Amino acid sequence: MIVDSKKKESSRGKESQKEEGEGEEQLGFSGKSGSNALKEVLQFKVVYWGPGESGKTTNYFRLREKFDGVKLNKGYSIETTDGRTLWQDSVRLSFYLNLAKVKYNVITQIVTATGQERFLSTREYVLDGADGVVFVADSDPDKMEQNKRSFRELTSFTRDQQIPYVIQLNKRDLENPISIEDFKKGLGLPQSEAYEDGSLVVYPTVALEGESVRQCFEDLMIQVIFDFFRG
Ligand SMILES: Nc1nc2c(ncn2[C@@H]2O[C@H](COP(=O)(O)OP(=O)(O)OP(=O)(O)O)[C@@H](O)[C@H]2O)c(=O)[nH]1
Ligand SMILES: [Mg+2]
Repeated sequence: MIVDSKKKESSRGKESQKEEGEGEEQLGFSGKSGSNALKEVLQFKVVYWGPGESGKTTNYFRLREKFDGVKLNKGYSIETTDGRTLWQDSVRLSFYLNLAKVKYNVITQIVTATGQERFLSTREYVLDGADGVVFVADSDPDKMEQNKRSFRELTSFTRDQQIPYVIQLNKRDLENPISIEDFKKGLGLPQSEAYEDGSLVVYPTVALEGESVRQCFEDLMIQVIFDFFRG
């Protein structure tokens, strides 16, 4: 099922809003309610985590746009005057998930942590109650130390809780981005492209253009939802 969802994503290239809800009866994230009977409402919290200025807030804005019309609230974004996240960004998204002919209404709170080093204590608070994490790393080779530090911070906070996460390597449009191979080495990740369940070890993205932002989010949601049903 996970593989199907990836095929769908790659065949449509850059995600387009109008295809939402079409032909997604088996497994699909859709703004439309469709014809299956609604079974349950599920609620989750997803946190975007990563070093300062890696693109967490940009991911958040792109997701908010892509799920336009199914947002439950307008969401907010609290920034310092220079555009850095002061506290957090937060929005609640609602979409439908059809799994084996059963329809679920999934309500997900999306929160971004501030990457600023001086706000360590508020960052930890943002992770409270998280069901899934997207780690947003920076492709700038000079930011590798910050990527590592932030990843270590995340794993130390989440070690005991086994929260599902995906790793996003953002800003692939930079002129001299770090190679995916070097990035994986730096973070101690396997060199293979995907795990056995089909999810990618690293998701290359250009959040600025919305590229792969949604695929990354949906693949995490699949893990979060499977985790929930596994109990
Ligand atoms: N070239 C490029 N720039 C990007 C991309 N994504 C984000 N940026 C830029 O990187 C800068 C920081 O982006 P934010 O989304 O504010 O980063 P953040 O992770 O929320 O930062 P903090 O809240 O300060 O931790 C902004 O100038 C973005 O426009 C990308 O894919 N490519
Ligand atoms: Mg931010």
